[in-house]
Amino acid sequence: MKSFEILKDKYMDIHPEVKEALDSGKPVVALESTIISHGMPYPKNLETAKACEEILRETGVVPATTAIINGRIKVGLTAEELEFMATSKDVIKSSRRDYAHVVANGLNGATTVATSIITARLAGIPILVTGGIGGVHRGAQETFDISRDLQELAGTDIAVVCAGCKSILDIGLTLEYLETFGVPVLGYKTDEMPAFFTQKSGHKLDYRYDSPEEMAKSIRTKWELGLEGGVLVANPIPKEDAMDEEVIEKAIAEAVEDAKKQGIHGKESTPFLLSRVLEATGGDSLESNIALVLNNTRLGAEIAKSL
Ligand code: PSU
Ligand code: MN
Repeated sequence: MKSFEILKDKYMDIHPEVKEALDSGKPVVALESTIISHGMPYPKNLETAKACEEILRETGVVPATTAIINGRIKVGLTAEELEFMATSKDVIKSSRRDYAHVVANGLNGATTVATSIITARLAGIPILVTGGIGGVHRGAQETFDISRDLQELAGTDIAVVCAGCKSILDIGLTLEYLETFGVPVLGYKTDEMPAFFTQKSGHKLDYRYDSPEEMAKSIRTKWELGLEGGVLVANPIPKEDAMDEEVIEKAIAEAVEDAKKQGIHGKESTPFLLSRVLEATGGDSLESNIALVLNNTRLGAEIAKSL
């Protein structure tokens, strides 16, 4: 990391508010931007991004939304930059393999969980909030489609707060993968891995925590023991915002089928499945999506304060 310290100014713009907080030890939470540029339609994407930042500020935490704009790595966005990420069609979904290309060529990139983790670590932020993390796709035995998010999480000292992963993925295989790479999955007030739109997936979690302080202690202990790598915090969607399990499962199964028929693969896969599910469920899934992101932000703020 030492070499990057020297090169930081060459590549990265840390928003003054974020820089001040990092320098003075105030809590900062990183937020991803693929959910803004590729995960939700305008204007709900912008409203949600703003609402997340607002929640953090109200609780005394500084928001640091990450992105790449004109080749500059951004940690903390201005209002104009946030609007740009929410409206521009000229933004590349950027995971690890895209990151240097986008920076080197002065392009615009939305950071996935994987590259938000990279960016947060480069800036020295130990916690990231997202909606749902990428994972092992259904049928990955054949397609090898496993999100880079998992490897990045496994290899970086960071806590990622999510509402589980959508069952566009294979949740069981995702948990197996995380186990192999030694990533603890901590359930917040739950004994089960949540399934994004719904509270339960049927997959048991080993560790349940009922307070953000205890979670922070567990995360800190891991790092103090020299057990490098991330921790996944699984925070179920509030009951009143959850979707009907049958409705959502049907929409997902159809989306997965469509993707197969149309030969959708690679980085297009997740955005395709997400937009198909959204179409099939009308606005309902979007409202659920927004609610769970805000809910994750509230929990992330509390953990950040204790970290
Ligand atoms: N899951 C969601 N909404 C999203 C994503 C995942 O419910 O917007 C985004 C996140 O940015 C995640 C990325 O990091 O998709 C994973 O993409 P892929 O499967 O191509 O790695
Ligand atoms: Mn993939």
